[in-house]
Amino acid sequence: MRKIVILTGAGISAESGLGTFRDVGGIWSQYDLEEVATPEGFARNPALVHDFYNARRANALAAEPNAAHAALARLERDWQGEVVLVTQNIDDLHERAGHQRVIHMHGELTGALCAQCGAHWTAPLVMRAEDPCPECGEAATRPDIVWFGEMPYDMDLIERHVISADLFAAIGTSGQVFPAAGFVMHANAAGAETVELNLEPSELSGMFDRRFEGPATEVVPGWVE
Ligand code: BV8
Repeated sequence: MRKIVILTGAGISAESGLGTFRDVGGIWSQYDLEEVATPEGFARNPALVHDFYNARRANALAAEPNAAHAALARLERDWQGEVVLVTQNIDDLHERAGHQRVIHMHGELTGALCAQCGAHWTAPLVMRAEDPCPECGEAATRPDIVWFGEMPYDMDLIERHVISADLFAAIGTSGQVFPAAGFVMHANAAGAETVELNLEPSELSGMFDRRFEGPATEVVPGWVE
């Protein structure tokens, strides 16, 4: 039975009130990416980075999943074949909509990581660099988020899913960040049918067999049904 692999980006959480990155007024127009989303930025000013992610963690907690998240959770439940969801998002709205299997390739706001020993634990709502690591005791606490220049999580697993998909769908992503932006090319090369669901054309729109244009809360339920 057909295997569906889905990649989501910030656009699927936009109507839940969480900011996107590159739309007008987006996160990267308010913050300098180099300062808050790179290991170098964290080394320079860990407090600024924690402030940035503490604010996003609070926003994500206050947000509610929307009809697009719910539609994908229904698809995972009802589809006769396999559904694999890979998200670039660090919020937990897919999970809170009932999605069971979510691969967070860029990490999660609910995760904490020790920059010293690599231990992972559940993040407190407010995280500070001086918080001691529960494993090694070092004051080297960072968000469990993949920054620019860092290797995303689960890349081998994701690549295996992408090249074995019968259908690859990209939802709410501008297709500007690699390696995620390359998935559609691998899916095409492997013979999958590809579809893009997005508010407006993206960098990659020409790579897709089909496109559904509009807000995710309209086009995703329509596509799932
Ligand atoms: C890597 C976590 C190598 C942070 C993110 C120089 C140095 C180092 C690397 C590079 C470099 N130059 C280029 C690179 C590669 C770099 C990259 O791709 N840069 C880009 C900017 C050119 N990539 C990396 O660094 C990656 N790592 O390459 O490692 C390596 C190799 C070996 C060993 C070690 C390392 C890591 C990339 C991950 C960075 N972390 N996120 C955080 O979230 O704070 S990426 C960041 O962009 C976001 O988090 C998001 O995950 C990602 C993609 O953004 P989108 O989700 O697409 O959001 P965007 O706003 O762009 O678009 C929203 C879309 O939704 C729009 O199309 C809009 O139309 C649509 N939309 C809006 N509203 C709606 C909607 N659609 C539907 N409905 C709506 N209502």
